This record gives sequence, structure tokens and C-alpha cells, in this order.
Amino acid sequence: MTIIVTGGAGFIGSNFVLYMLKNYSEDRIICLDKLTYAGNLSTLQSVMDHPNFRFVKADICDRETVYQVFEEEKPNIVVNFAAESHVDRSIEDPGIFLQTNVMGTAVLMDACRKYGIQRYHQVSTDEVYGDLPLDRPDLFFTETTPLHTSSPYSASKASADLLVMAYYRTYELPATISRCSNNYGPYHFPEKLIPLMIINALSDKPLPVYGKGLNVRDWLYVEDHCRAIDLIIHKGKTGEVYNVGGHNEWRNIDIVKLICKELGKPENLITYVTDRKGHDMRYAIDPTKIHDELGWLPETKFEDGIQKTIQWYLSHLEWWSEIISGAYQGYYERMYGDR
Ligand code: NAD
Ligand code: TDX
Repeated sequence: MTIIVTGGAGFIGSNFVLYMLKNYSEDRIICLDKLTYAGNLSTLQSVMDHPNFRFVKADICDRETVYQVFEEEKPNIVVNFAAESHVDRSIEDPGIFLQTNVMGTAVLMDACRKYGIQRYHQVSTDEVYGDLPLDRPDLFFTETTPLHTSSPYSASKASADLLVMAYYRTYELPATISRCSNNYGPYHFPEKLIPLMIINALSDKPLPVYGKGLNVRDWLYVEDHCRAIDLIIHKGKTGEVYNVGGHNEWRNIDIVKLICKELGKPENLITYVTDRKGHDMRYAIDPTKIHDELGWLPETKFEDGIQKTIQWYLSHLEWWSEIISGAYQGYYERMYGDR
């Protein structure tokens, strides 16, 4: 099998590349990534010389280059992780989110139609369902929950999902979609909640919690997400959506307090800052379908996963200090400077 993994130099994509090379010694993995601010080649350093791996620096919106890679590689499967993924950046400037997340998805699917493919898999998010109220803990997102987006980011991801289903129906593109909850683990870019809090706490910097910190997210260890995608591309049914999540809901403030505790840092580092615009209150996935149909269950308990993650950041200082010493500083100042 030849598998094109787009966005494979980002957080989840790189974990997926490493997971696939480890678990499928016969498969060839082609990582196609534009290397935006969120893409990091050092993450893939250990596999750059692997005989079954090729890295191509390319934009998924660049039709000519994408077609050329398909022509050369004749992939069997395409897994699309490539995206602008940060909600706060989408609120600052939506344009690139529409370009990459929607138009880029169309280019990839056109390439799949032109060159033939066994499976196109779209990595989507629970954010396409909007949010749930805090006072209804009995409610969960299922695959039939209507799309109801809040941010330019989630609107762009929902648009891409609609396009995938349209290509499935109109052109019979053999496509699947997964909608996962919040991931955490190694190689998570420092702009996101968990790594940002670990990194700030380590240098005794303020821990900026949006609003009152009562928003709830459903956290899943990244390797469990990779295993879910592995199952879907090999055993999932085309034209289907699979929700992925492990019933692990946490209020933001409790996550931040937990990180303080694990690092032995005082809670008075916590600083409440202006809330995110349109901030979704609660995400919660019902993973019954992927469990019943494909036998997927999360394997990493949150208590273990968060400790492993903290340990990873402690032992990979060079990975994240290089990131935060560059253009990230300007972003941080813009986002948090006088918030
Ligand atoms: P990320 O921002 O860490 O990585 C995105 C990667 O895509 C980067 O390597 C970047 O260089 C690349 N990329 C961006 N634009 C590109 C383009 N035009 N062409 C080629 N490559 C491009 O994102 P992530 O957190 O790893 O998320 C990966 C996917 O999973 C996204 O589609 C996201 O919507 C989805 N998702 C993320 C989460 C989460 O908690 N992080 C949860 C559910 C779904
Ligand atoms: O500094 C912060 N302070 C804070 O309170 C940051 C960065 C975040 N937050 C809050 C906002 C959210 O309620 O923490 C929560 C998590 O925020 P993010 O890490 O930005 O994630 P979220 O907005 O939930 O989106 C993530 O999960 C779904 C990913 O970034 C998306 O790509 C994915 O689709």
C-alpha cells in the first residue's frame, strides 16, 4: 500500500506517520506538507531516511504539484490532516482557513478522482457540531447531530465535510470522515491549551485562562486517534462518518490546575483573560458507532496520558524552545499582550 498523509509534519499527522511506519512495515508513507508555522520537519527527523518514507514539501491547494505527486506515487489511500487548525487564528484572519481547509480538500479529492484511489479519508473534528450546554450532561454529539458551527475554523471544517459527502454521492469517491474530540500528546504545537500551559508553567509565566475557565473539552490521547483512523481506513465503510472520543470531559480550569499540580507550580500563576469570541461551551462525543462497528476503544487513560505528555515536554525542550523562540513570539504578543 502507498499512503499519502497530508499535514504529516503537524501534531496529529506526524504522530500518524510514526504510528503507520511502526505498525505497517510493508506500506510506503508519503508525507505531503506545506510546512506552515505549524509544520515541523524536526518532528519527522527519525524517519527521514526510512526506506518506506518520502517527504514532499507542497501545498494541498497547488493542483499541479499535487497531481504530480499522485502521478509519481499512485497512492492507494489518502489521509488528509492538512489544515489550519487553531480557532483563535481563524478569528483573527479566516481567509487561509477557507483556502486550505476547503479548497485544499477539493484539490486532493480531484486528484483522487483523476488517478483513482481505494480510500480518501478526511480528518475532521467534533467542532463541526457546534457546542452543547453545560446544564445538559446527558447530551452527546452523534454522527447524526446537525452541523452547527461557531468559528471560521469549524465552519471551514464543516464545509470540507459537506464537500467530501458531495464527492462521495456525485462521483462515488470512496471516502470516509472521522470527527474527533480534542487531542493531546507529543508534538502538540505550543499555541494550544495543554502545551501552552505546560510551557508557561515551566517558566513561571502567567497561565491565561479564557473567561471563567468553565468550558468543557473531551480529551483523547493522540495515539488513540491514530488507531481509530487506522481502523477506519482499513475496515470502515465508505460514505460513513465516525465520531472518535473517549468520554473524558474536563473543564479548562481543572486541566490547568492539574498541570500546575503535576509540575509543582502554584495556582496563582493562573490569570483569567478576555474570553474567546463565540467560545464553544462543551464538546462531548458519543463514540458508540466506532466501538460497535470497528471495535475501537481508547487505550490511554487520561491520568497516564497527561503524565506521559508532561514528561515528553520536559524531555523535549529543544523541540518546543526552537518553536517559541521564532515567529511564535509575535503571535503570542498579539494574542495575549494586552488581553
Ligand atoms: P496542526 O496545525 O498541528 O498541523 C497541521 C499541519 O498541516 C502542519 O504540518 C501544516 O504545515 C500542514 N498544512 C497546513 N496548511 C497546509 C497546506 N495548505 N498544504 C499542506 N500542508 C498544510 O494540526 P493538528 O492539530 O495536527 O490537526 C490535524 C487535523 O486534525 C486537522 O485537519 C484538524 O482539523 C483535525 N483535528 C484536530 C484536533 C486537535 O485536537 N488538534 C481534533 C480533531 C481534529
Ligand atoms: O490560552 C488558552 N487559554 C484557554 O483558556 C488557550 C490556547 C485555550 N484556552 C481554552 C479554549 C478552549 O476552550 O482551552 C480550550 C482548548 O483550546 P484549544 O487548545 O485552542 O483547542 P480547541 O479550541 O478546543 O480546538 C482544538 O480541538 C478541536 C483544536 O485546536 C482543533 O483543531 C480541533 O478541531
